[in-house]
Amino acid sequence: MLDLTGKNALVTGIANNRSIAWGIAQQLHQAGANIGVTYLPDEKGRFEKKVRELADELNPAFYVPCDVQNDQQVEDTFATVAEKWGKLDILIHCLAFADKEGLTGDFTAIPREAFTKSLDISTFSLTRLARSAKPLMTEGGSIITLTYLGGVKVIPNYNLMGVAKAGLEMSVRYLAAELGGQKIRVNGISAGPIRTLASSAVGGILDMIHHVEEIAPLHRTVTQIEVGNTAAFLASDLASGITGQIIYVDSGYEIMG
Ligand code: 0WD
Repeated sequence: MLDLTGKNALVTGIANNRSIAWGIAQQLHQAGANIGVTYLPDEKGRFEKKVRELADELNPAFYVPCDVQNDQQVEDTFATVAEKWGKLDILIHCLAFADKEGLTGDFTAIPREAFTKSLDISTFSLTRLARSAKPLMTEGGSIITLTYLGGVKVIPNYNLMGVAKAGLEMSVRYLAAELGGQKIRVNGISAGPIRTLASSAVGGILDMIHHVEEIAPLHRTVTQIEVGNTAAFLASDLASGITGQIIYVDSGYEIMG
């Protein structure tokens, strides 16, 4: 039985009702987990408002602003986790960023600033969050991140994000190796293309979705809820033997030649 009752889950990356993190938060909640939510702060507080309107139905224990490029905000986030819960069981890393110039055009043209910013937000942030989560995962834990096939193979226009995801997937393995001794498991979910705010920045995403519908064994794209179900499984004791893995939730697209 998939049961997350009594488990505390910190969920990053909810931007709106299309966010994969929203699908994950719903399924963790349905399985009984307590939810804490981070949001990307902006000057007018619009993101916070949107995230609160959406997530209130899950009765989150707290909402905290957390721009992963801001060390103070990361520390404050985990201070809140420590204060409210005392321990953390599940960390959902579900965020990424690349400037438009990193997601279209020639790969050789990507500016240094765009490159470093994207890898800081999309790749290093997993390690940064894991560093702060580690002392709070006193009874073991499950860290889950989101990746895409474009980190393994060349997918048109995925360009800079492909490099970021390759680094992210390798980070999963190194983190799993380090944290296994503390019974902390670290895994990635490689999701098929889903229409979201972030994916709309990738040139030709609709073509990619249509391609998946044609080629993938299941002849459809996946939903945020399907990704959420896999995250709930990976977060649960049912997955107690799984760490350092990338699990494809992509209608089987990855196996096709
Ligand atoms: O097809 C897709 N949508 C796929 C997405 C296929 C496979 C993987 N993924 C991955 C993405 O690369 C990402 O890692 O899933 C993760 C979630 O992406 P999403 O659900 O597609 O996108 P979205 O709903 O836009 O959420 C990403 C959020 C940001 O939203 P916006 O659109 O406002 O950038 O990441 C957050 C932000 O809320 N984010 C940050 N959070 C903290 N600090 C930061 C930051 N600096 N930058 C972006």
